[in-house]
Amino acid sequence: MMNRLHWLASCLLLFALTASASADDARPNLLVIMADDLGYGDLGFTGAPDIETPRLDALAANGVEFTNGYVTHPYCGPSRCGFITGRYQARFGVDVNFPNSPFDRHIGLPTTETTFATRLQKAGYRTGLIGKWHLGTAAHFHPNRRGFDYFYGFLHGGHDYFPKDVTEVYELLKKDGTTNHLAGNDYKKAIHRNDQVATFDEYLTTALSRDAATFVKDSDKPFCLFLSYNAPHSPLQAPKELIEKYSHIEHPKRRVYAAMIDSMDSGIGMVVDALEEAGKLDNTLIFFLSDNGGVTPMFPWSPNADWPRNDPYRGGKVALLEGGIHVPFIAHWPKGLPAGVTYDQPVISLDIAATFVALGEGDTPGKPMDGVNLLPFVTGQADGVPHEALFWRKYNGQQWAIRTPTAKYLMPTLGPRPELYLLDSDPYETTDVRDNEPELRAKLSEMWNAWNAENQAAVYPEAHEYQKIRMQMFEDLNQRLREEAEAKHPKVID
Ligand SMILES: [Ca+2]
Repeated sequence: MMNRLHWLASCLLLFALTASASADDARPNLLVIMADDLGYGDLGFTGAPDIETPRLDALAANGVEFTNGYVTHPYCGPSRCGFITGRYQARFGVDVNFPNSPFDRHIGLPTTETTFATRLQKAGYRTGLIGKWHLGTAAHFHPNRRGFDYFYGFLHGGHDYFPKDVTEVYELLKKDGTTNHLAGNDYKKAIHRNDQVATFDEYLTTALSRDAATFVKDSDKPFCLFLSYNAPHSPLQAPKELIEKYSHIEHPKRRVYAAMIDSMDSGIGMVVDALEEAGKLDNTLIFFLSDNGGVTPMFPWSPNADWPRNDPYRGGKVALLEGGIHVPFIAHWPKGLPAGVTYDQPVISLDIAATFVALGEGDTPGKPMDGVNLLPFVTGQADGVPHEALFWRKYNGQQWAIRTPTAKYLMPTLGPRPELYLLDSDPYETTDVRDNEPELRAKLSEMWNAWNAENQAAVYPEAHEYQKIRMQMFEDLNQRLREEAEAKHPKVID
């Protein structure tokens, strides 16, 4: 009995200490919300004439809009590698998407890199990832082992949105007992809560939002949550009533896409309401951005991908033109940021990691981040600009870009030669002035080369190339095993 009383007293003491530590902890909650493949011009505050996003518009109106916000890559995996470490992903040789390959311990965000979640977890934050991961599917790449106390979502690059599509796979499994027909269909796999199979019983965007609302409400100490929507990434699926809301949109695919964004906006509203109800909104720093631009029909491999609008920018997902990497980018924090202002100097997703780590006092040992704390710049405490230049690298430098506060020099996806734009007078990249500015070109080339000299060569194959190599490996292995078995084939000697 004494032992039990002693235990109870210890628990009460621990509870009192924890509660008082939380009450005294003035560090802000940190929430970053990322959309997937969102077109720049497809939100209310970025100029969408036909899609309603009142909750995001309110965050922008009551916070800071970064009018020149960038991501580190024009598609998912590499962009997320940079974002989550605060380091250009070329630093550790990632220029491509990782395939879903759970038995390959080499294909994922290198474990020599530190996520902002790990840094904040060590500083006492409760950390969570809800939604898409896409940074490796082998066990040691799991979010729970990369700094996240809590995970609800999926490990690969996307997911179907309705539970029935996942359930139907289970029904098929029960029927024929094989997983063969699932090959390549990662989007229909079960979602997970931590390392267990979990369920969702409503439209996925809403389910993720509901889980996030619970997470922020339940956290009894400062939290850091990465709410990683797969919306509005394909497959284009949305609740019927929301699609009907957009019946005025003629393009049938854009109608569904609009409904997907609408649902995400409402979901963000659920999370903001939960923060408000819990009295936490005032001291929660919320960032919102997309991981890259919306898909575009400009490429020969996607001639029909015309449902998003990356307006007013050219290009879209995969392109190093502004439409691929220049994304909606806002911050909202009543206690710590001005409201209703814009910040026009170039910033990048890497800065979110650095800002979080600075505010959360999570500056634990790790490799140096390329991002910077944006707070002093936004509040006017710091002089100068956050970045003298921003850099991009694709396919080991086959395509590249550099952007200074005034100019951008890039090798576009389809070539054939580099293009130079004076973004201070030509923000929409309409006029290539390459031939008029040899000195500027030389200077920008030199800057890019100096940056890339510190990077690692790109060591990973692109996901589809990887799958081809893997299939060939199995073919070769089976051929060899057959030959070995046949060579040893026993014969009865009479
Ligand atoms: Ca994406």
